[in-house]
Amino acid sequence: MALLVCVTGRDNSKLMAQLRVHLPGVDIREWPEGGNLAEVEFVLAWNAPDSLWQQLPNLKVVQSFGAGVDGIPLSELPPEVRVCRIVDPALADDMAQYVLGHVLAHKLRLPLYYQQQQQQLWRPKRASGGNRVGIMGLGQLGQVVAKKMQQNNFEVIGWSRSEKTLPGISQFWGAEQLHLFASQCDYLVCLLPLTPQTRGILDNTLFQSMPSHGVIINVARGAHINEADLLHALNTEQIAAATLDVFVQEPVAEEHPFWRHPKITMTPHVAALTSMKTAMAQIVSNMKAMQSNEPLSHCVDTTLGY
Ligand code: NDP
Ligand code: OXD
Repeated sequence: MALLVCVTGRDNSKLMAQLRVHLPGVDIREWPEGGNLAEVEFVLAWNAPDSLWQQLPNLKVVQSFGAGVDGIPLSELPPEVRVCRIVDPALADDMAQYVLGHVLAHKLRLPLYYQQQQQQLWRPKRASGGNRVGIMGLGQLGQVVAKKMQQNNFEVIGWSRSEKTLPGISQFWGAEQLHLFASQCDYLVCLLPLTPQTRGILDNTLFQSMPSHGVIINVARGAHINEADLLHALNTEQIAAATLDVFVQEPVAEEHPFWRHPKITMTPHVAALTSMKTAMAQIVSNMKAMQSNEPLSHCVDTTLGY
């Protein structure tokens, strides 16, 4: 039995060293030197190549190295393979702080004043009036963001897949209520998982439903946004501005029009960063649970995709 680490695009030396400390006696390998892949039962994955998954005939558990599992081809895995993710209250607090910060920045017109400072322009304006924040996705992160916004005197509305009741939040659910929800958002925050149902959901029809002073804050995945539709919506004043933390291609290519767009604020996928300490505890616990046939933590529903 072996544990394979397939976490690409970062230096894994600390991760590998800590896994070896916390899981003594376990055969831990790092992709692409996986050895005989038929021995691998547990994979720790982040941005793993598509070609990996068919090479693992005895796979039992896939542990995502983050909160999202969209980088794992859930529908292609055998149904008995369990897929788990990181769930961390501290990550949710970081996300709430990021969203609050960016909503306030737009409300106070900071992106505009930063640009005007470069041009030595003195054009005072009152802060914008809208106070309603709509959150798409009221899961582990969305609910904490909602609470933070309420604590800071914003009105919160939410949209999710299933009907739910949360204190003080007007709730919308399902595809039929999406546009009614969007029409009421001064700020629309995307905190959905990326699934076949949510891919490209921030598109022209959604932007058309929003008020023209509406601001998009996408902290979920780049592929939730139809990029051409977003540019069109900003350029034709269908919506006012966007803060984007996630992109279809990361890092964003040099020539991408988002970089220089005056109505787009970009950050490099930093809204809520996985903590090594929390992730390590959850990876180790799930590995041990698999070995002793005990229930795993934070498994996703592979049929729903999240
Ligand atoms: P959860 O799985 O806890 O919550 C997902 C929410 O989305 C649920 O409320 C769910 O509805 C809703 N949802 C799912 N599918 C649909 C649908 N088809 N229509 C409407 N609502 C839907 O996820 P988390 O809150 O933990 O994380 C959300 C995402 O945030 C992650 O998948 C990841 O992509 C992103 N993320 C980004 C980070 C960053 O740094 N930028 C860091 C961490 C995560 P219901 O409640 O009805 O099930
Ligand atoms: C995650 C992320 O899903 O960092 O954890 O985006």
